[in-house]
Amino acid sequence: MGILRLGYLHVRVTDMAEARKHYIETMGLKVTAEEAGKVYLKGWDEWDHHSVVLEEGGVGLAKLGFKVQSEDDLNTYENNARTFGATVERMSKGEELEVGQGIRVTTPSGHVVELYNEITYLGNEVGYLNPYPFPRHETGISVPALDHMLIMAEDVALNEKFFMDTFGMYAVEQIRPEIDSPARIATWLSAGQKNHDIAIVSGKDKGLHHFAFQLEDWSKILRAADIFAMDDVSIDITPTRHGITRGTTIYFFDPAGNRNETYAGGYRAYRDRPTTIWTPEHIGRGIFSHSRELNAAFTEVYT
Ligand code: M3P
Ligand code: FE
Repeated sequence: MGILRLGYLHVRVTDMAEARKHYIETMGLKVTAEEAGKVYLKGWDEWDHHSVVLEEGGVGLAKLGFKVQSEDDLNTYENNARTFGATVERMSKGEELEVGQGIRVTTPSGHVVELYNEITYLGNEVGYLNPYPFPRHETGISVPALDHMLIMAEDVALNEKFFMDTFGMYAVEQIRPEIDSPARIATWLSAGQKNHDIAIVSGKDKGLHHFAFQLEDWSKILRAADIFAMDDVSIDITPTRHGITRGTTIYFFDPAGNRNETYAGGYRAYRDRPTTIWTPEHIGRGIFSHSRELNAAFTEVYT
């Protein structure tokens, strides 16, 4: 039945001690495993073994993984990727820690995407039996889960087509140079009812603009910004709302310079909805609903 969600991503960090401080103490992620130069993390409301993996050395995205429902899905996506003309290989069990066999596909933009249907189940922190709404003892902003990510591509239209044709995603919102243009400045793609699992914006191939963590609501966004001030986190964009997806947001940087986002709200999406289209004269309001201004640092700085 297809892609379940963005399961994990590996991000490079220059200094592991500083990165641990940020992702564990400020973000509140939990360590689930450690290897030489790697730390595996998950949010309190995630059931699977890990969602974010820190890799010591450099900066930027190493790879990402989508969890699919069945082994049949792996075969389907492998065939689709070959039909598209993408590089695809089989991934054996254990190549990704605690993950079963899968496939590894390189997108036209050069991003490495792994698909898998088995990963060690750890359970979330409140359990499934008569649970409380959140864990009693929280650390930092206590993010429940990874939400979505945004990658850069030189040819957004081609990569949008790749994610749609190969992985069966649909476009929820797009920025087009003109209403009827087949070209894309940016696209927000969903595999299910999230308003986006992955977005693609025009920029350098292999680039990572940000990855976002879920927060429950706007009050948690405000509290997160307060905690970032206490922990001296470099805030890029203070709490505001996106016109695109209507989500509330903060952008900030980890100590290595990778951009993170906290994201709350936004609407639920459906496969049978029309794609929302934004045209260039309204991009400012599309990205930042209140300031209605896009600053160059936001679009031009990424890892
Ligand atoms: C989001 C979002 C850019 C837009 C970003 C939008 C980089 O992060 O979650 O909708 O132009
Ligand atoms: Fe985002």
